[in-house]
Amino acid sequence: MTRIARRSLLAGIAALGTGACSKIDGFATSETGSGLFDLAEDWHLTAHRTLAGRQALAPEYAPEDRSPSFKGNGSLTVDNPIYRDQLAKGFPDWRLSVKGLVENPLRLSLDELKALPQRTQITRHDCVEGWSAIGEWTGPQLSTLLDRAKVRPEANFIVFRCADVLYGRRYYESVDMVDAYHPQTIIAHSLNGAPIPEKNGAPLRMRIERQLGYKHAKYLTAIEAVASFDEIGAGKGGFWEDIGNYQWYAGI
Ligand SMILES: Nc1nc2c(c(=O)[nH]1)N[C@H]1C(S)=C(S)[C@@H](COP(=O)(O)O)O[C@H]1N2
Ligand SMILES: [Mo]
Repeated sequence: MTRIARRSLLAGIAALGTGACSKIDGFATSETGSGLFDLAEDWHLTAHRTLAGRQALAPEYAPEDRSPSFKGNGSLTVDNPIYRDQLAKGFPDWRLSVKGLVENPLRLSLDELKALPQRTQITRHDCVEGWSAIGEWTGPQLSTLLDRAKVRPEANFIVFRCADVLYGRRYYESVDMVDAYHPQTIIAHSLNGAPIPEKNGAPLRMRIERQLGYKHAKYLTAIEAVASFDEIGAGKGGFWEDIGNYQWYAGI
C-alpha cells in the first residue's frame, strides 16, 4: 500500500470509527439484520480491527525486566575486511544510505543518526526458533528518515540491506508501509545504553517490534524503498522467505 493509499484508508477508518461502528452497535442489538448488509458491515469492521491492530504498540518493559545477556542468533559476525576495520575503529566511516523510490536519497553517519530525534524502548524479542530476550533499544524512528528522504507514492515496501552473508546469501528483509511507519520501528544504534555488540548487529540494526526476530535486520547498510520484490533476491522479500522457511509477514 502506498503512503497516500494508506493515508486515505486511515482517514476512511477514522470516519468508520465514528459513524459506521456506532451504527453496527445499534444494528447488532436490533436483531433484525440479515444477509448482505451484515456481510458488508463485517468486512469494514474486520478491516478496521486488522489495521488498528497492526498499529497497536508492542508491550514495553521496565529496566529491571531486561535480560542479563541478549543472545545472538543467525550471523554473529561479519566476515568482510571493511566491516572488521570499521568495527575495530568504532565505525567512523560507516554510512547508512536511504535510496530507491525516494526524492531525496540520504547517506548518514552514525553521528548524524544520533543527532536525529531518538526513541528508547524496552521490548521483548521473539525468535521463531522459540526463545525470547528483553532489551532496551535506542535510535531514530524509521519514519523520520523516510520523511526526510521523501518516499515516492509508488513505493509499497521498505527493504533493509545488510552487510553479512549467511549460507552464501546476503541477508536482507522488508516490511510494508504500516510497519515502516509504526512508531516502534527504529534504527537502533544502542542496546541497553551501549553501542550494539557485534553479535547483535553492530553498528545499526532494525527493530520491528510487531514482528518476529528474523525481520529485525542486523548489520544494516541501506534502506531501500521499492514498488515490488521482483528484482530483489529470489523475490520473496527476505532471506528466510527466499529459502522458503518462513513467511514474509511474521506479525506477533
Ligand atoms: N543481518 C542479519 N540480520 C538478522 C539475522 C541474521 O542472521 N543476519 N538473524 C535474524 C534472526 S533469526 C533473529 S532471531 C535476530 C537475532 O538477533 P540477535 O542476534 O540480536 O539475537 O536477528 C535477525 N536479523
Ligand atoms: Mo530468529
